[in-house]
Amino acid sequence: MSLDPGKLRFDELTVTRGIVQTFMEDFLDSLDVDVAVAGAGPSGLTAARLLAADGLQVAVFERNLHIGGGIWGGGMLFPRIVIEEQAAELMTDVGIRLRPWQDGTLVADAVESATKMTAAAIDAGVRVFVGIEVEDVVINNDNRVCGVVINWGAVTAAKLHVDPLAVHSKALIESTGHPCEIADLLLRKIPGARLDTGDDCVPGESSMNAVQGEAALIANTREIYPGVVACGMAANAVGASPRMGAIFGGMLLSGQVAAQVARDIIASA
Ligand code: 48F
Repeated sequence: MSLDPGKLRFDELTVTRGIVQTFMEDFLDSLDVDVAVAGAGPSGLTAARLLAADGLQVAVFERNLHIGGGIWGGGMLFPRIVIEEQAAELMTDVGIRLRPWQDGTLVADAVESATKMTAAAIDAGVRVFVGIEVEDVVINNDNRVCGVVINWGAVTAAKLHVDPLAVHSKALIESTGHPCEIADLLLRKIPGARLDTGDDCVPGESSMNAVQGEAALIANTREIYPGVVACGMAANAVGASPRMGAIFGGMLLSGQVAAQVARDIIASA
């Protein structure tokens, strides 16, 4: 196989137009979506995939250039993740191979998990925008969240003063992980905002307890503020519940519950 320059019909502008025009088409098509997802870790990816599979329009905004959040690092950079058997189907559904392990758990390869979860979400119809972060929310006159305020992650990293753009959504999934950035900004920026935890501050996650942390995750996955569903580690951070380390089944199950809560929000809108 060789490339004969005389037969290549493109030039540099073909490349530029191909990138700019197709990105803009997808971006314009995602300005008013059913569900916006902030953060593409295992919980957000699972929720996004299940919602898109239902035919809903889902846009995921991920600050990093890669998606998968904490999956890649496994436990302490050992690229394996452990899941409980209750979450096995959410992994095998996307083709991830599981090795039986002890005490009702299974082990998966971190690279296989991140890539297959990502591919399955995209195949289900999720629009994934990488390098874009959610820096704020859009609120309506009743202070209900009705969208996200986005900017390039690189703009924030470079501390540039650049105004953001906005996207409308019927539901927002807060899946930013340990820092629960969306919950945090709701409390900081919306006067009198209270989250559905009974508290008026974001308490932050507590120290590690794998079993308690996994169990609490499901209960903490809920609409924490009108239009916002806490999902994954962000849900435990909002609920002041324990972290759990490199057991990931709860993240997928939380994504599944978050998808149902988002469906309910959309149905009642
Ligand atoms: O941290 P992350 O993987 O969240 P998760 O889905 O899963 C947690 C586990 O990875 C692990 C654990 C094991 O059980 O405890 O930590 O709850 O993924 C969060 C993603 O959100 C992105 C961040 O880069 C990461 O990929 N993110 C965080 N804040 C923002 C954001 C933001 N404001 N806008 C866009 N993306």
